[in-house]
Amino acid sequence: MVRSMATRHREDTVVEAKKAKVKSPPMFKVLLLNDDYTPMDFVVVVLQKFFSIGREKATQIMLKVHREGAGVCGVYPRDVAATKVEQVIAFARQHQHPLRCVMEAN
Ligand code: TYC
Repeated sequence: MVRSMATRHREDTVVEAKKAKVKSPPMFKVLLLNDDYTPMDFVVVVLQKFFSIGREKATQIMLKVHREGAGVCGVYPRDVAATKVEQVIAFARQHQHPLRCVMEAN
């Protein structure tokens, strides 16, 4: 995205400043990985609780992970994605589940 900038100097002279290039931040996918032990219902709860996904959509994503091995939960700036990964892993370990959650550049 490019936004024009103009700066007013002495009297009414308008100096055109260098164009401000407003880059969106690099984005990262957060993915859940399949395993043989984490209960399906628990994965649906994780998707609802940490990714604000409704029950039906959460169930679809969980089944995709179960069948295909991995699935995207959401796409976020780096620090948000890293926090989601840590929160999901901490929550899963509290409940003694081996659920894996990773981030990757989008
Ligand atoms: N494969 C698990 C089971 O059969 C369910 C599962 C789905 C586990 C998604 C992890 O990220 C996952 N209970």
